[in-house]
Amino acid sequence: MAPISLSEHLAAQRARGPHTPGVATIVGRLGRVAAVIAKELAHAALRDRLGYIGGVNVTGDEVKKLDIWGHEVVEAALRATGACAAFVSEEAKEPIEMTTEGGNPLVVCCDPVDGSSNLDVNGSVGTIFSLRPSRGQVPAGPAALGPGTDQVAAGYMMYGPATTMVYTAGQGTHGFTLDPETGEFFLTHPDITIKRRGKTYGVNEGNLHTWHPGQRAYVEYLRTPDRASGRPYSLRYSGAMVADVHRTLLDGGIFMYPADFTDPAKPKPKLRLLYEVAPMAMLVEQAGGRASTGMERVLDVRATEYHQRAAILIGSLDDVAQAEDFYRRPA
Ligand code: AFP
Repeated sequence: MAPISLSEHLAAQRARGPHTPGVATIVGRLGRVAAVIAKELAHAALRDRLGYIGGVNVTGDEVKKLDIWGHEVVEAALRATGACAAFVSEEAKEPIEMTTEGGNPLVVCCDPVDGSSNLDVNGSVGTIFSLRPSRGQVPAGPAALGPGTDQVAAGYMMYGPATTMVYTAGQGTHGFTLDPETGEFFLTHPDITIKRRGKTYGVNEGNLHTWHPGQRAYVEYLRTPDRASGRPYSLRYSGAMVADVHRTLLDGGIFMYPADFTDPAKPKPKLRLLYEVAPMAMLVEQAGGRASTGMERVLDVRATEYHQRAAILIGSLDDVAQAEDFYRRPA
């Protein structure tokens, strides 16, 4: 059977049921951008494109040359679709408003190059995106604010040994692999279903002393040997959320970036809600998994700021439910 391309898959999904206009156009265009980003990453060291530009972005991260370049190519691609009313980017303080060609345009939230600290060591990085309806709002940027349940599509690209794209438009989660010769993505992982329970966990354990007591107790539990419940779990952590969530989707288990609870009155999460946490939550829920902040379902968290941060515990249903249970126990 001939392999199914991303554009064929998007068209088939559109024909299958109610759909939001513009989703296929934007997701298809982001697929083309991913092929360009993959090529650039492969040549970055040869073209002196690695390293920092000097300075920090709106969320205080040091900015790499490829962060800015990635932002610019995604912005140009979205503008060309005529279906994007506003672009919320990790690299821009305010949403970038765009001219559309009418008819229910969308707001796109995106981290063009996530995990960019991996770039200088040739580690995996990714692009994460989320689409929300603009509801005709002008300016459209504020339509990005609200709960994660507003998302109509979400996805990521992972630039590793192969370039992978995983997306959902609310009808399951599907994975594609880039054919570098043709620049086209083909369906390699249809209807991804995450295992109910896994054997691995991913978390930056260097932060252990800043965690909520429930988080500490849960990780201690995962490390404690018990043959009957499959413990200890193995630890896997790459420093790029896309790679860690991708492994969790395919193999099961749990990935966590808990908040810093040093001051329990003011917990400080790190990852960004609109273009990291919420899209991954939609993808994993569509694959039958679960995503929580430890206290509540991620998709119910209302964004009130574009660069808002949120904690995330994401992956297999039973693993995440058990982690939430540890958060509920008295310290
Ligand atoms: P960078 O894009 O600044 O490298 O951050 C990546 C990230 O937002 C996410 O992809 C990782 O899971 C997480 O940060 C890693 O953070 P730590 O370095 O604190 O473990």
